[in-house]
Amino acid sequence: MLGCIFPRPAEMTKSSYSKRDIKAFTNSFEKAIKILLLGTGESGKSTILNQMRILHINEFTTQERLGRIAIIRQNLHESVYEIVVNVERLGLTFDCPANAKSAQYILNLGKILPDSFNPEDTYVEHIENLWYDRGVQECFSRSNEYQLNDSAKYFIDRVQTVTKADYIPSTDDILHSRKITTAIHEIKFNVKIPKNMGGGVQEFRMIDVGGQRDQRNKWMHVFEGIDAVLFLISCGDFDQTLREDTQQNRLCEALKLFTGVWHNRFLASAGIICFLNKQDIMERKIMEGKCIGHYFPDYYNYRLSANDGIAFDECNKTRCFIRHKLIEVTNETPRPFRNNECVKKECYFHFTVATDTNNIRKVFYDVHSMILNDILCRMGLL
Ligand SMILES: Nc1nc2c(ncn2[C@@H]2O[C@H](COP(=O)(O)OP(=O)(O)OP(=O)(O)O)[C@@H](O)[C@H]2O)c(=O)[nH]1
Ligand SMILES: [Mg+2]
Repeated sequence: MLGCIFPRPAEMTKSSYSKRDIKAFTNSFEKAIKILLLGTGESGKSTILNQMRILHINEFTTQERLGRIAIIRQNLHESVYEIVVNVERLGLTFDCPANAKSAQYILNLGKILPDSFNPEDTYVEHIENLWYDRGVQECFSRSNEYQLNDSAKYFIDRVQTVTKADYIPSTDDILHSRKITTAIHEIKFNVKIPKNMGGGVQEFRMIDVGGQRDQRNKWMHVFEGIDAVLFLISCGDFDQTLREDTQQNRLCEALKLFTGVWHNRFLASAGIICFLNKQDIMERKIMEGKCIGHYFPDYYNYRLSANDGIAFDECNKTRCFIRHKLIEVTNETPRPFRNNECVKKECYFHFTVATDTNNIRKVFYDVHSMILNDILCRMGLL
């Protein structure tokens, strides 16, 4: 459906049709627009779904917040546990015997907290002791050498709050929490149609699926009737390996997956929007001195072009390089299907931080406008 053109919102005003024409069309377009979230595990799909829920439906209820406590505490504990386990594995040491004891305390609790676990003051003290330990900090900065949740620092920094008896998770806490998706989730919401497009509302449906390898066999079941694919790539992944295959670089996997989605004949008529997500994590890693060229040597020969913005710094170069790799895929000759027919389509890119509600609000304003604009365009109304 959206496989043809996605004119930029600025072009909307070029309409030679009257507002009444457009309104008549948008009022009659009753079908919900279906957006499918795709991407590798932990790329941020469910976080985007949560943002849509916050922006277009309602805030989390107290009941929902309370229901998230166990997941958040488990996220916190698992992060501390993983770091502590890897201190020794990476040949690092704790600053003092007291910190080694704190580490042992965490290890004795096991990786999964028992349901009955009640965080006491000693638990918090042990975690705080460990967090200030230089061996632990070094281990944390080398977390690309093992599997650690991206929100590890976020929750360890908030250990006091998260473990309080009367803790109620904030919206940010929920957005940073991690629960692997193993089922298909769908939400419906209405988006206001801008006045220059006739006003009114348009119903959207957004579908979230699991991105880890063993979840992808379920994707096919939801390809039917999809108007747009929202593909998420985690730009912070360039130095990490997959949880499900520690020999495979995460960004390589994401690029391969994108190639498969781009050429997938069941998605041929769906528009593709790509979010280059986790810009904050990518930037943090670059500030720490990490370089994508270490994992993708063609980066060293990559030069920013005039279209890549004015910031000629390492962060901008890295994000543009990843986008360039995706554009290369979209420039590949389309694979013929359906009686050798080839569909030429375009892909639209956005740099995002899925945990940042303001960022996602702005990006989605553009995304929704593009989608609505595309519909009007194809109906000959723009
Ligand atoms: N710092 C940061 N964290 C993010 C961002 N996007 C997502 N996260 C975090 O990354 C983790 C994984 O995000 P999810 O939304 O669960 O990833 P997913 O793509 O749904 O993963 P699967 O369900 O396994 O396919 C969560 O802890 C999120 O809070 C981002 O842009 N920046
Ligand atoms: Mg998910």
